[in-house]
Amino acid sequence: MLTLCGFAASNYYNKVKFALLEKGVPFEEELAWVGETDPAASPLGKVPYLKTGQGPLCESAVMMEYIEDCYPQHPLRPADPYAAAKVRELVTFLELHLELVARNLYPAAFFGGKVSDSTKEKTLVQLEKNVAAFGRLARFDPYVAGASMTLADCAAVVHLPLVSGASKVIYGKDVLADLPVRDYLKRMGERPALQKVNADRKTNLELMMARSRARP
Ligand SMILES: N[C@@H](CCC(=O)N[C@@H](CS)C(=O)NCC(=O)O)C(=O)O
Repeated sequence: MLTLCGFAASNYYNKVKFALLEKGVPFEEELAWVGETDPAASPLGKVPYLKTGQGPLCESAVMMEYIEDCYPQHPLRPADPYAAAKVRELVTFLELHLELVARNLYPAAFFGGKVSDSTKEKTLVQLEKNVAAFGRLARFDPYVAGASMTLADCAAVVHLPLVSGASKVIYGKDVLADLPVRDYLKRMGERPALQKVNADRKTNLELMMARSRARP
């Protein structure tokens, strides 16, 4: 039995959880807040991490690949090596060139912190360049990689809303507005697995806020 460790407000945690639910792989969840993780499983103290029968794994994209290799049912990665590489390309792009760039804005966008004007300016230039490049790779036809749902969708449904949300708060505009992201997310949001992920995220977010209110 696999155990997914972390907390359901985390988008990286939800990327793996969505893949597990879509595939129908049985798993347990273990709550681990940042600061309460197992260093043997997650040496950087990040979530999620996955406990497997052979030992722990960190890094969400690696976990998704491991799950795909162990559980062939409801495949989320094409059998053809090139098509599979195109899916990995999208997953990498979403994390490295969209999420991690937009992350510069999160302290001010979501956590009541501050971000300098120069960081905001540099981030906008980078985001506009990277979003245009992502638009050349992504198909949204109807899934991110094309006709079938893949691991790229598990990444897209967690990363794209944050990129949109952060840019709207900081710049007053959605850097993803020229791509068919809204309709795509609406369609994906109809999937029972994503509805479960989002309901659990909401509950966990409330718990997280209650915890931070309880701590001076
Ligand atoms: N590349 C990692 C990123 C995971 C990550 O950054 N998780 C956040 C929570 S959403 C975290 O643990 N942040 C705490 C930290 O970086 O110390 C993955 O894909 O799993």
